Amino acid sequence: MSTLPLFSKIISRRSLYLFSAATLAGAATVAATAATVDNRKQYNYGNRNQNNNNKSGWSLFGASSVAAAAPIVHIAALNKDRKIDDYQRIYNKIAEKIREEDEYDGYIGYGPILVRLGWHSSGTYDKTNNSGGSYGGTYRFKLESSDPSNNGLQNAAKFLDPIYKEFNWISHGDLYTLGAVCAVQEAQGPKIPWRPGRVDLPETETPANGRLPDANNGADYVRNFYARLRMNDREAVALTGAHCLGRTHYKNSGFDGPWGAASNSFTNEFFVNLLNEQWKLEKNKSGNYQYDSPKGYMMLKTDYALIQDPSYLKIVKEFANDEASFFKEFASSFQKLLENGIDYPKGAPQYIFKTLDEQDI
Ligand code: FMI
Repeated sequence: MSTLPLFSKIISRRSLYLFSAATLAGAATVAATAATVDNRKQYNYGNRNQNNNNKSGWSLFGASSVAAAAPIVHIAALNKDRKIDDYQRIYNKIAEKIREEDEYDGYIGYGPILVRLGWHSSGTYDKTNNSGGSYGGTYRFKLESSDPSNNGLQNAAKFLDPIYKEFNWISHGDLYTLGAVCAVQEAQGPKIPWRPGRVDLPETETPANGRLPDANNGADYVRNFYARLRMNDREAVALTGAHCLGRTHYKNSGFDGPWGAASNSFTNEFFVNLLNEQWKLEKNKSGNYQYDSPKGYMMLKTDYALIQDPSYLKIVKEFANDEASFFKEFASSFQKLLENGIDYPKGAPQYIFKTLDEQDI
């Protein structure tokens, strides 16, 4: 008789996380039945930590051979006690703090780095086994935050810290993604529909370092990377357009300079500049290559690749000429990025938040 569990289920204060063994349960078949209680959760964590270091998912008995082959299922936890108003309150807190602390980074403010945090905490997703992504909020562990790709993001995490403490019922994954949605919208970007339900997973679920892309690459690499996130060319180009926000910093990435003039406004300027500036590939003071323009703007190699590849170029031209089209594609791609790998039960609520301006705050 097999001793392998079909699945283990944990419902905690914030969450439901469900792990299913593929060999037994089939592709991603999920059955939600009775929940275990919190002391069972402790048992599971302890057991896993002692016996099972694989990063594929939890196993009730720490059966690593099964866990390694299993797909990971991340089910959004619906908290019936929380409604849109609860999340709008958190949105407003973040938005007000962005306004108040506007001197950050030479008056760019915290908006861009919050968008980068939302993206980096989601960009670890791997479609091949459904691991990584925003669901587990694993950026909160040093194991993930110390990935060199995440240099500088501690400022965004520190910014959100008091908000996490005040609203201690929200999961880290929900907070990181809500922060990014808020930052895009408050920078006059498109409305990004957002759904709650991410669950804090233990440190053992932290994806390995090195899953985020490297900027020193061309179009084939970019296409290949975004395929791992289930993104097509149009989605990849739209997402890169977020480089209208913020800037690069030597101390974080070894690159220097902004992509354009309006670093805290969400616009299609990235695409306009990509097409219209006179770019020159130069070695910067950190020894890295970047494209520089006479106006003092910069492009990473991965940005510039979008005008070197004919398929990407067509989309860049479209977005440069039609901001509404960019906004539409960005909104759907960004939501998809932030939700990659999460199963939302039927009837799961989706929220569209009001900006502070719309609320006359
Ligand atoms: Fe970007 N980014 N980005 N970025 N990003 C930034 C800053 C930055 C890369 C590299 C890169 C996306 C994709 C990718 C976003 C948003 C998004 C920096 C400078 C680098 C080197 C960091 C620093 O502080 O020096 C790539 C090439 C590799 C990871 C890449 O694929 C995507 C998809 C998004 C969101 C949709 C933002 C807003 C910033 C500005 C951060 C700031 O602090 O100003």
